[in-house]
Amino acid sequence: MSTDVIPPNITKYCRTAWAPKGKTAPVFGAAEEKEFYQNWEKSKVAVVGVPFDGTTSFGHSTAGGPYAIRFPSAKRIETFIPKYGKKFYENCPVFDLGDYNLRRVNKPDDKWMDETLGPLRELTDNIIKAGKVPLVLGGEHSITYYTASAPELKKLDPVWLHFDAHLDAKESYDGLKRSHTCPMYWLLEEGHIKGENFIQIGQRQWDEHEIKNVRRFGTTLCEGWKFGYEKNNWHSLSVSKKVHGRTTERNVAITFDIDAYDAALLRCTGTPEPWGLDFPQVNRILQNINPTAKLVYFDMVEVGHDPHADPSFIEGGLAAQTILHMLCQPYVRQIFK
Ligand SMILES: [Mn+2]
Repeated sequence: MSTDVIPPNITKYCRTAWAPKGKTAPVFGAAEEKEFYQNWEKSKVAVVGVPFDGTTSFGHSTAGGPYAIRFPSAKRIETFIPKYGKKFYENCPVFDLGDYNLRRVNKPDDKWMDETLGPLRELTDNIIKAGKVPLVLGGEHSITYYTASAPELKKLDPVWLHFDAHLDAKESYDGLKRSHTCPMYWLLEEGHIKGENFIQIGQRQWDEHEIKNVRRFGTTLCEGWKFGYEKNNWHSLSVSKKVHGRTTERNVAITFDIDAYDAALLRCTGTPEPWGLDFPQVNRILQNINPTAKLVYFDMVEVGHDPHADPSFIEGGLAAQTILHMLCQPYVRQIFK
């Protein structure tokens, strides 16, 4: 791997990706062909892991999330995607930068979060300035507060798709404003994202304040339980149609909490919920983002790694497949234009 061409204002925030003791960290979406393997100049998407787990309420395995996604993507899943009849990297080569350089902490407070995760803004900015799309592997959802408030990303004024079982719109939780249950509240309240540009998909649990908050911000909410009840794809088709129209000739940013998926499909994530989406429903929506749109940001968060609960990487594999199928879409090709 030649690292000389990667701008130092990117590499200074990164380090070798975490792997369990005695194992080497796999490279996300490792391509067979040299030309497409860790080739910075050719790549259009820059992958960075943020193995952060500090405020999650239940379960503590998201620090291993980036590893849980990388491992099956590199070792088990084909780069050839049968549904589209091509290797994902023929549509869009990726470069795995490793993990964000994170300090370890037992019990973080807001100040620690801002100091330690704040530089994710500069990293996001610098990846965009280098002409690449940031693809962030979490780590808990609190990291999105930092990446999504990056000035370069704001300038692109994207339509946001927020896949999640939760609204993540509490003002604070456990005394923390930077909790993983709060990022959307602060992104909308501080004006980093406009409510009219924020489409929430899959939510099915919230408190009375959160729903008032998102109504006040004017987000579009596509509730989760309707996917659980859908017959003949009626709800996912109607959401897809809405997404298709709203993303016409727009930049698109996606923040994907793995718990948007139904609890039955998950093994490690901290707050799984029933009545969630399945893979065809998610893929239908991602496939229906307008071909004239352009991807500018993607994160996959709250994925967990637990070798006892999930020795076969079922959860990480689901996350990896979601990303690889997304990378085959026409709005990802738009990055090249
Ligand atoms: Mn979330």
